Amino acid sequence: MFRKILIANRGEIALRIIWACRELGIKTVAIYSTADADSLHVRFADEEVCIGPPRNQDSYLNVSAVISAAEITDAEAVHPGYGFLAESAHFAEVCRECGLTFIGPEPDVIRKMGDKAVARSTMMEAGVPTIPGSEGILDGPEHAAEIAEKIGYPVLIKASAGGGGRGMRIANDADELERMYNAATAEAGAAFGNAEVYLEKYLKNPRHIEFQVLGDTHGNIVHLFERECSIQRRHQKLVEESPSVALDDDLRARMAEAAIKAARAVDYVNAGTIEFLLDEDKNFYFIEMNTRIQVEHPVTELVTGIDIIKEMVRVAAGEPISVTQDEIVSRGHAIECRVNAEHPETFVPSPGKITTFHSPGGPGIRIDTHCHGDATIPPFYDSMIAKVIAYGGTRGEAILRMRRAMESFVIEGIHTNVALQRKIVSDEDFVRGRMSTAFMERFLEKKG
Ligand code: MV4
Repeated sequence: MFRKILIANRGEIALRIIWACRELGIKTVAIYSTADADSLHVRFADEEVCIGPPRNQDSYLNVSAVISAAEITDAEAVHPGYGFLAESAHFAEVCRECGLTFIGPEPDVIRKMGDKAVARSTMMEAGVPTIPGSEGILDGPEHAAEIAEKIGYPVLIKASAGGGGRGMRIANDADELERMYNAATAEAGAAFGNAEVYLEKYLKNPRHIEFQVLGDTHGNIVHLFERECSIQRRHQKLVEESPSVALDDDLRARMAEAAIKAARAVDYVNAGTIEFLLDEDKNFYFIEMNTRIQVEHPVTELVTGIDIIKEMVRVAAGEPISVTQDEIVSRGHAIECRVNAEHPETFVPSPGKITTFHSPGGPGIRIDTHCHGDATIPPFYDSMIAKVIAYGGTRGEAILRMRRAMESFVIEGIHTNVALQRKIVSDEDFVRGRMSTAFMERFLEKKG
């Protein structure tokens, strides 16, 4: 096992990784920008290294600064968390060249799954269901038109380097196609420096359901069931839960089998997520694979009892996954609400000094946060400041616990979305489990 791990991240996930390392008896090194000097991840790590000024490019994304911090502290491994360098194949390669273990999958796998067109064709070849559309990238608008005629409109043109919704355009008919093709390639070229696009049939109001997977270096691959992540606004998830009310045992088993097949197709090692869309007729399709730990991993931890961060560290050290598939069971229900420092009406980020921070607790409530009553939220980073995860024996109990947690969460000094989250988990459609990726638009319209 590792003696010392550097955590190449900040905020709640850096703290979450510190807790896992402590329980494993591993020393931790925090890195921080000057904006985070007083942050809790710096306080609770065994060692800390300032790696630069606030801007991401100058600190948390600065590969040579991160690697230098690992070298001077004699760390053996790097946990990247999510965001920042977590899905940088280049960073994973540099780690390896410097004799550091990157706690994540192989660089080649990160690169392959980072290209969404390659991911799609890899899964088609492996026999994982994908949405009807192009086999690979499109040659031009005529190529797009030819496929669209075959599969029928509407179609969605997606950037190969995209994910998270950027460089995506819907074409409702042949008249719109060329314009949408050009818009998607232009946006992709400008945003990613890669104008390649592919095409899929556009699914109306799908659910977003993902499966957590874990692989080790001994050839074991397991799944940890699903998360329903349909409640999002502008591709930012707001509420996640497990299990999904949309799956019955048969559909769950078929999706789990496809998730394992997808992970096997790339000999996946470490923690990953297979993303599916589920259409209104309950057909499911692979869309993307995330090669990192995800923000919403705690809902899976609560229903399975498995500490995913610890498993990531163990697997990276060459140990087998600590459980077999037969031993992994989902019990009860977990829901996560993301608490963001943002204006409740405009959704504009609201950094600043927190003057009061009273976080809920009690039965079935887990809070993952780096915030406290005297913390300052810098303006340079993501606006997510806490995750509230409610567990219950049933979905109903988890909802009641979440509602009471959101009613007793007191954050003053900055704006937050706590009140909005309380309304979401009290919404009739939410309570009935009637949700799709269109949920938030409808919800915000209803509210007026
Ligand atoms: C789709 C889709 C409908 N049809 N693909 C959005 C981001 C990217 N990760 C995939 N996305 C979508 N792909 C087809 N063929 C609808 C979405 C989508 C979406 C997906 C997951 C979660 C939220 C979403 C919100 C809007 C659109």
